[in-house]
Amino acid sequence: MTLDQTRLRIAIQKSGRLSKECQRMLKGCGVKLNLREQRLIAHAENMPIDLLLVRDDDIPGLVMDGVVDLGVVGENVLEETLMERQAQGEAADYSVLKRLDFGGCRLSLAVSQDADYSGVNSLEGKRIATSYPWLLKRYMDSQGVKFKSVMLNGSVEVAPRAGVADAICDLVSTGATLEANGLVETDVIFRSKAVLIQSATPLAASKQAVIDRLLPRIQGLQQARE
Ligand code: PRT
Ligand code: ZN
Repeated sequence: MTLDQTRLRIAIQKSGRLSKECQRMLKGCGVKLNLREQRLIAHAENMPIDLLLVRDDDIPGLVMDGVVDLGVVGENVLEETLMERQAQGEAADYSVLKRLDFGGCRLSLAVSQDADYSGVNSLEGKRIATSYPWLLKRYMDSQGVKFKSVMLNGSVEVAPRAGVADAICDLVSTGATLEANGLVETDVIFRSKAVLIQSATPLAASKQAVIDRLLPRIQGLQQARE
């Protein structure tokens, strides 16, 4: 199955915290989807739209490389990818079409409940486990605090207990995960929501017309939920 160049290509998370909300949003916009398990591409039945169902981490790159026209992704992943790509001299252009009303979370520093913490300076020279090394470094640089990054793509919250790190920098929504792991949130370093982003590659008028139909509908859905 190949991608039809005349159809608007939108990358969304295949499964995870953003996927249900994305599908609900598209359905609310009147896009009829035929989503089957294990498929990379889903074609809308009633509009010239193809969906690419991928890992959320791949979405910013697909948009920045112009492989897809639009993507829905958390600002945390977007900003982290942006900094990483800029550092590597890779294409990093995109525009934000809309900040969405789901996927809200914060990237925070947290330490063990019995740690001696009196502000971010307490982390000087310490090891901090995270999946967001660039966002963490930007914050710590802004605070003038030197630290050692411990890169973990999962189970970040167990790192202090495992003796792998002194603190963590991870996403938080309710705080239940931190509490269950004997950690306390100390500093919020980034606030995030899902965003709809567009590739910087110029679009054919027919694709632009589809976007012009979708955007007011998304706006309407958000207003109805307010
Ligand atoms: O497989 P794939 O790579 O696509 O998914 P993923 O596992 O990397 O991402 P996923 O589905 O967990 O999250 C997708 C996006 O949802 C994130 O990038 C954020 O933008 C957003 N989001 C919103 C969250 C959370 N809330 C959230 N709470 N992402 C992760 N969490 C995790 C957090 O890492 C921690 O483990 O949930 C736990 C904390 O939750 P609380 O409620 O206990 O505080
Ligand atoms: Zn991911």
